[in-house]
Amino acid sequence: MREFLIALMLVVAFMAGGMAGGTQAIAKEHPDGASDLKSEYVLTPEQFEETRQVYFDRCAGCHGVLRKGATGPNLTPIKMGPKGSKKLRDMIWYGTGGGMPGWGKMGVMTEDETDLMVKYMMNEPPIPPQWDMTSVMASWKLIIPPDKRPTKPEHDRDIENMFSVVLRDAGQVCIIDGDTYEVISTIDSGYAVHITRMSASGRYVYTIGRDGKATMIDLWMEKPDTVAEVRCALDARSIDTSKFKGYEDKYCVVGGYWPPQFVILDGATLEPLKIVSTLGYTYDTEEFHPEPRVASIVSSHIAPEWVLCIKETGLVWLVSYKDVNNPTITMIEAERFLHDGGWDSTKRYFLVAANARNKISIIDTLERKLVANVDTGGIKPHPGRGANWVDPEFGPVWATGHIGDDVISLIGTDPEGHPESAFKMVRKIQALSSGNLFIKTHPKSKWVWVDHPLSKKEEYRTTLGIFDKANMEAGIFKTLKVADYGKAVHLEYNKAGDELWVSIWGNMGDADKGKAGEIVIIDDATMTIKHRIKNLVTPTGKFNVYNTMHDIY
Ligand code: DHE
Repeated sequence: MREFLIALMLVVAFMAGGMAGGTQAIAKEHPDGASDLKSEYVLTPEQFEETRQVYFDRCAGCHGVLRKGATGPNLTPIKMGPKGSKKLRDMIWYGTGGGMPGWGKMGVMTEDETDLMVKYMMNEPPIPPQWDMTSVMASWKLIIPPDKRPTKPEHDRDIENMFSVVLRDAGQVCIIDGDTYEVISTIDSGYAVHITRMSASGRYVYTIGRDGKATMIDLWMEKPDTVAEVRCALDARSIDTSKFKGYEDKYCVVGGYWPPQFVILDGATLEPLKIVSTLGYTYDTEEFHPEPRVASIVSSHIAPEWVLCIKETGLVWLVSYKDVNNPTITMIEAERFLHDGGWDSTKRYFLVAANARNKISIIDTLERKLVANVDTGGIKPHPGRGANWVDPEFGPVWATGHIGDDVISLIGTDPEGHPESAFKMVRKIQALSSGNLFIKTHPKSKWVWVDHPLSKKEEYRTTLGIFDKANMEAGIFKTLKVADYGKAVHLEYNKAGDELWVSIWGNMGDADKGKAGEIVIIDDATMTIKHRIKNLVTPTGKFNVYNTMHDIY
């Protein structure tokens, strides 16, 4: 009965507030009821709950809900105890050279929050509840059924040049007309919404919140709005759609962080169809991992399948959606801990960062095997989806920047034309700063653009580095300062490939000063700012419909 009540409390708490849940009593108790938590680390239930939420918001993404480590190291009490409070506090406050932000120094965590986090680290992590098909199904809302939706676009805007923009801290996305820069609609989505992807036809935008809530927006509506939503997990980061010929707009898949699972949904209604756990064994040591999270997902153009990166086990799963109730899964051993990645220019090879191991794993989705694990020569590669262009010497290349290093690494991707350099690192270029998250170019552009939102130098957080594709060896061609507040993060081209959009991620609390955020639009040819879409609340990722549908980056 006690277990049942605890489980019930946890589910209720999770449902109430994103990832809310867990109690300290559970955290520190041994099965026999004894506790070995030193009195200096005891937190009141309120402090425990507050700190658990801070941990979820700031730390869980890199270290895992169970704190077993992934992009960041293992933070369980057995590892943290020997460090002692002072060292731990300094790491949280000042950050580390390996890419951990200085939460205190950056003004994100207060002195009190930092002290509480030190104590929280000495407590056992609470185990969150599960979220099975009954819960997923109960959360499903079909707001506008397909037969009640428009039969043709209700406007004459160019849907393919619309942008779906994540308004992160508002838990919203907005749809912007890329031709007129008009914000057409602002729509509630999941908590700290993370990314959006498009249906193969481009009609629908799918969003995923950190609370696992997926929403579906119809761009044919005069004022695009949500037509369906469903909560697929309690913590999630990825979503994609079926893009293979004959399956366009048919299915959608959501990857869960917690519980570690993925859910296949009907593409037109978001009705949940299939749930699959990703629990399993690490690819190398074959140890059981209790939290193998689904990181990036891409949709194959050459087979009816998705490529799912299972972070902690280091496996890339090719999941067929030919028969969704009986999905076949090919598990490819790659590297730990898989994070973000994208296609090469032919969309045959998928390149994904195993960022804690400083590697890029390359998967051949035609031959269905690992081609190589390439050492990038930098700390914590973070490509977003990466950038593709043709290097004058090495032919087609794909590139990534790094969180923990000021270098850009270029990998050859043309085994036919340039076999000598294929799937090897061909250039390592000096960047402006570490703290890079995203890199972008467009087939029509001469330039490669790089952001540095996590730079240790405040100045660089709003400065973009621009490189000449034809002469990367020369290093930075130019820098462009795009704002005097916040962080310049995530780059995206318009459909024509002649404008680059960058978000200025400010503070929600600074909305009255006009500093909650904006989008800066840069003329790609002249590298000058041509427009600002102001007064957006904390914009981060933004996705042009055409470029996202066709995986152009
Ligand atoms: Fe992301 C992509 C996970 C923090 C903005 N982020 C991804 C992907 C994963 C991921 C697994 C790949 C999705 C895919 O392609 O299917 N992100 C995580 C985290 O675990 C992490 C490190 C910490 C967390 O708690 O979430 C994290 N991410 C952030 C941010 O702080 C960013 C900068 C701002 C925000 O909105 O939260 C951020 N992540 C993004 C963006 C993408 C992304 C914009 C998509 C890039 C693209 O061009 O496809």
